[in-house]
Amino acid sequence: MAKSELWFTERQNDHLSIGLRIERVLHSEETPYQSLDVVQTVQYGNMLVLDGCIMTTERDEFVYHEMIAHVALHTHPHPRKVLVVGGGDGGAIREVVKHPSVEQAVLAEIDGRVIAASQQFFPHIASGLSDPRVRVEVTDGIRHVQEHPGEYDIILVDSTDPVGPAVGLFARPFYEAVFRALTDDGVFVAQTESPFVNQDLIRSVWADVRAVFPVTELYLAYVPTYPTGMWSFTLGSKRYHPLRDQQPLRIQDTRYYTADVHRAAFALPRFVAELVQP
Ligand code: SPD
Repeated sequence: MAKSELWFTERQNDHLSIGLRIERVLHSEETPYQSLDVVQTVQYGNMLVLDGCIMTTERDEFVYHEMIAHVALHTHPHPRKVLVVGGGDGGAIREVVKHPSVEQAVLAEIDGRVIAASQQFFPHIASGLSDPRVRVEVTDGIRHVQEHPGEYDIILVDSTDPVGPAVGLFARPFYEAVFRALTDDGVFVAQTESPFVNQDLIRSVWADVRAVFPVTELYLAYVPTYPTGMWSFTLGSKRYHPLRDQQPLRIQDTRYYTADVHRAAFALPRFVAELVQP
């Protein structure tokens, strides 16, 4: 008899889905905020799924986590205090604490179960959470940002997709609060989804961030398990420009991010550039 196959399918919209063959389901629960599943895939190792959407996998997580962190951290000349909103798996924090200038990194994650599941099933991704410079707060990231004016050199918004608990992280009042929570020369980056399937979102985030920050730029990275693979990040900065003020490479232990990749990430295909033209 043929061996049966188990597949995970993420339905990305009414016309598109991605399928990964899985060995087994390692964990499933309903947290107070979302459904949380961990599955072991054949191609990408363990995979974290929230509300049916792939958040991270062991084998391609480095792309996203390096690119959400190191572009901002190599735009600011001396980042000391960093906030990650969301990002409960710890991958962005792991990259942040690679920077010797960072004195404190705060993780504001609303769902403590995401942190616990990551520590159990993704110890490599969560490894940075035990760095002595890291403070983990299980709290609403929006409220944390509102309550800490002028405090952070860098704010990274490592959110889930713009549904459920993350909706407020894609809105202008949040970007205004982020602006206030930054120091006078602070830099902010948010993950802003796929230029192939989330064009309206990218346009509206761009318009909102541009209305708040004097410097606004979009950049790209390639994450195979995210819808279409092409992924965008929106950077807002009070003073420094990610290309004109790019800092010399400060860290060596990356697999995707390099000084050349930093620059190349801002070279936008024409159809993407057109999304963010004034
Ligand atoms: N559709 C995938 C969007 C996921 C963005 N955040 C991922 C969290 C990984 N730290």
